[in-house]
Amino acid sequence: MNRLSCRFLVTSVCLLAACFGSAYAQGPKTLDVMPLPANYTLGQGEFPITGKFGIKLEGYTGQRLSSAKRRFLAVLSRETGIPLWREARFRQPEFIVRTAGRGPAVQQLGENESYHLDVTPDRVLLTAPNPLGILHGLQTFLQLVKRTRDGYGAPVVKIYDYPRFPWRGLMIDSSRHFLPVSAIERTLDGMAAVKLNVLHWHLSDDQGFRVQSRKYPLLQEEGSDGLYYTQRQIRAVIRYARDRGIRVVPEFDMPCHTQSWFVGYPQLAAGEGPHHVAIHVGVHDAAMNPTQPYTYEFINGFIGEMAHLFPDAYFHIGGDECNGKEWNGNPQIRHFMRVHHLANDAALQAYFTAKVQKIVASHHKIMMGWDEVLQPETPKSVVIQSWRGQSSLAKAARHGNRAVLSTGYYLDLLESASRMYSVEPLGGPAAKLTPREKKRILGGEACMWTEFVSPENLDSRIWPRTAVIAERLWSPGKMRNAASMYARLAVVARKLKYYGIDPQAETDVMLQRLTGQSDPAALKVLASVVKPSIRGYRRGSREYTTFTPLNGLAAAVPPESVAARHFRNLVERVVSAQATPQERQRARMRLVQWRDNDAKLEPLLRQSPVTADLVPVSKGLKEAAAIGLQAFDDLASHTRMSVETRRRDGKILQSVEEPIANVRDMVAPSVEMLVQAASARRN
Ligand code: TNX
Repeated sequence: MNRLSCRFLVTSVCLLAACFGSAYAQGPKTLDVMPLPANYTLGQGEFPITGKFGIKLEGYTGQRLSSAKRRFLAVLSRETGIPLWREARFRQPEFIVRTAGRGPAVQQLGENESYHLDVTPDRVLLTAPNPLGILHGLQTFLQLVKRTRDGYGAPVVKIYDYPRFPWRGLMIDSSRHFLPVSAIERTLDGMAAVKLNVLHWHLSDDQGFRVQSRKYPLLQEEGSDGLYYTQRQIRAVIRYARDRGIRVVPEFDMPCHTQSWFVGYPQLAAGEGPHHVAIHVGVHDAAMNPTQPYTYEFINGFIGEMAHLFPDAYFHIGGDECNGKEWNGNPQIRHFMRVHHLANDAALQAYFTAKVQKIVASHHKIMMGWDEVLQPETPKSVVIQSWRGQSSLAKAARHGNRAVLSTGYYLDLLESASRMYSVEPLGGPAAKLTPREKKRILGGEACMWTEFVSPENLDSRIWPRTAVIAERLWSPGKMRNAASMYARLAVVARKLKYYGIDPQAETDVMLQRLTGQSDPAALKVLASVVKPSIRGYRRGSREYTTFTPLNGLAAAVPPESVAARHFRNLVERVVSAQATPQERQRARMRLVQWRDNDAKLEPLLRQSPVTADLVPVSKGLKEAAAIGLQAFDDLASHTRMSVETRRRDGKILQSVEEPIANVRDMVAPSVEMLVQAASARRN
């Protein structure tokens, strides 16, 4: 082929692609699905969902699939408002689910989770080697459903999907604040919606022992405020999770974080009593006595009982944050360390962990622990959960252990979705691992520590951000576009309502309570631009106990302000002179609204001590918005801001950015960008 015809070919391919592109322009360009599937090809048209919708199970059918079908129809009914819970009886079903075989009785790590989903204008075919893939495929379909010109439907698409990592978890701390079974089950529904497959359940800590033990009943009776899960409830949750393709890995943190154990069983403790269930947050001194046979006899009896209750192959023994104070303060323990050549606390803990690992293995479980349990002698079977930095993940993998990443996925640190999205299990120090070592990285877990989380705001702390971590762990690693992530996250947030997860509704109820008004409009405006401040919620703070009410604005607002993020995007376009007139108008209107809000809100805030601390927050927003408006108008009129004004505004903005009443103004940094642009502009 000569050069000319070659160029012709390239051009016609481009032309063809352009035609195709415009034909597709009416339909969605990408799927509004999270996690995004590994492979998909969008076609043209839609599969309509009408009252005649029917779904049929073929091949292997079992209880898990029939209840999945029931739930699927219930969610689809909520998405469309069409009652679909009975199958269409008068027509051939158009949605075929074909499962090749059954899965193992207890869900395994690394089971095949893949599925094919083929949506055409007149039928849908979902196939998978086993029920897990079907569960995932059904969730994908539910996310595809949208309002169409004809009512409701799903776009024509072919999907072949499978996860990048086999361990995609959410850790929930039921100790610091007890979470009722209904909250756990709702969370499991959300996890299933975004294809997470491990609930790591942190069931004991200094602030409460939350599981019924029949063998050692004083654990829950003395070690909690009466709030714990009965074994029956635990079994029900495990069944609920299994139905949704989720494993349940229990964690009983030891030898530290164990203060609640000692109230009923003081003989376990390294320190002297009297022992109480902790009420403060932070690292406590309480530690088990690792030098006496009694401790191991007890642990053996306890793990034996729990190994039965929790069928999963993995068993988490915690192992984090031992400060060694009680070990060093106990002469008998010091003597033991000398005799056994245990040079320091870490060595004593390693001695303990090695014994516990044998106990766990004797009950046919694989031990898992936080990164402190990784020591030179740690058996290769132990799974390490990295939380103090990504380097421990790589270190574990190099050592020959499998590992799960949690650094960067701490929901309680209230970081933005984009920040969490950027955390990559195979990035950082792990990027330098050999392919064989990389295989040992099983995935990751979002962590929901509940020192400052109650059942009331649990959903707003977990959702929708956890969907982003779910995508990081499921979808191909090359998907890193934050704008696309945020666009899809908004859709997922909406979809989660059909599963009973509605963080906005939680916030609204709390704002109503703060104001005593049924429509606290002015407080909503303020609430929409602040985020809770992690500096206010200090773990070591003596100010907080498990009885401190979490009823202020900080507890009510979501971790990330959507309004502030949108405003920031607008400001970025304004200062780079890319904004359209409409966008400029929108940005300006926002500033006017924020500037004028205080006049309405301030008198209301002053009415009660529950809101009085917000007076300066509201005033800060007013000041920041006023500065923003001035800068905005200066920019528009090409007036250069004076050096003095720049300095004064800078100072005000700085003070507005400081957290007050445990919240941070998220608009001020964008106003700062406007001010910078206005003062830099040359005339
Ligand atoms: C550290 S992560 C802890 C938890 C706290 C958490 C708060 C880990 C293994 N230990 O006990 O709840 O920080 O962010």
